Amino acid sequence: QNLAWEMAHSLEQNKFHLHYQPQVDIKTGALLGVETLIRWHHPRLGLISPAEFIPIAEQTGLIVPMGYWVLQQSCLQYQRWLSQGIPPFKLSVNLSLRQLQETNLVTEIKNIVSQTKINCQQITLEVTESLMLCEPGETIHHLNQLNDMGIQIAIDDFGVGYSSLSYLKDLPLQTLKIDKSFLDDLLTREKNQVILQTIIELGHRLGLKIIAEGVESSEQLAVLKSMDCDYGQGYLFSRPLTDQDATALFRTSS
Ligand code: G
Ligand code: G
Ligand code: MN
Ligand code: NA
Repeated sequence: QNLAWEMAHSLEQNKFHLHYQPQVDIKTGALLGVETLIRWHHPRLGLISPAEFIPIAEQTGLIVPMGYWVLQQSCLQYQRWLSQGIPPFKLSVNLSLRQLQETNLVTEIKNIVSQTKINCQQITLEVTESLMLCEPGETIHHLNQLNDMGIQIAIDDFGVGYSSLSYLKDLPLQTLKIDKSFLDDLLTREKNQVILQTIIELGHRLGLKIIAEGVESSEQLAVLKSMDCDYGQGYLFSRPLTDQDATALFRTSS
């Protein structure tokens, strides 16, 4: 495929960009941290959504080097922010299932950590719940090793996967990230409220933090607050920002 080849080429030439979307403490409004989101400005086709190119990168395996690049660049940027006097915050980075299945995943991540000297306690890796569809033994082992380093694990897009809830007791997790589809009809469909409330209670009873993604309105925020949801991410707070815009935001909110 042409796009796959161009992607590999762009990666070699450092032509991908990273945006950072704020995550906010719902009770206090304080900034919790940011999620790194990759962007690709294609020379001819313009901006291509990761929803389009990530699946291709997963098929070809390019997601593996791409994922390391995203983590490494995020950690470097994070350290730049700290060196500019910005107080520490949480850095969330997406980890594809393909990466989680790599034998040397933990070694690679340890290399990035020691190279960038980032504090592991500040890193969260987001993995989708479909991870339980693949070989559980090795992925759990990887997640345990990452946890042992101090890295936190979040389940991304929670609630839309096909896996059973039983994996919640088997995996080393700290955070559930509720899929934005649960917020879409929150104000009009009572069933969505019941499901959302139940997920939040389930998570809390398992000792997990809950973050809602796709928060777009103050009405949604009010519902989340009443349900005791911990954190939120979405256009209501901020769109994904360039590193310069994120820097400006950090300066005003610290
Ligand atoms: O960034 P949105 O802005 O469009 O991202 C669309 C999808 O692409 C989301 O499901 C998001 O998780 C995924 N995505 C964005 N950046 C990355 C990345 O660096 N790695 C992986 N694996 N997925 C990413
Ligand atoms: O990795 P994850 O699936 O969490 O990626 C977040 C995705 O959701 C990205 O594509 C990001 O651009 C998108 N997003 C973030 N906030 C909002 C929002 O408030 N509304 C919608 N529709 N999408 C959002
Ligand atoms: Mn994510
Ligand atoms: Na998501």
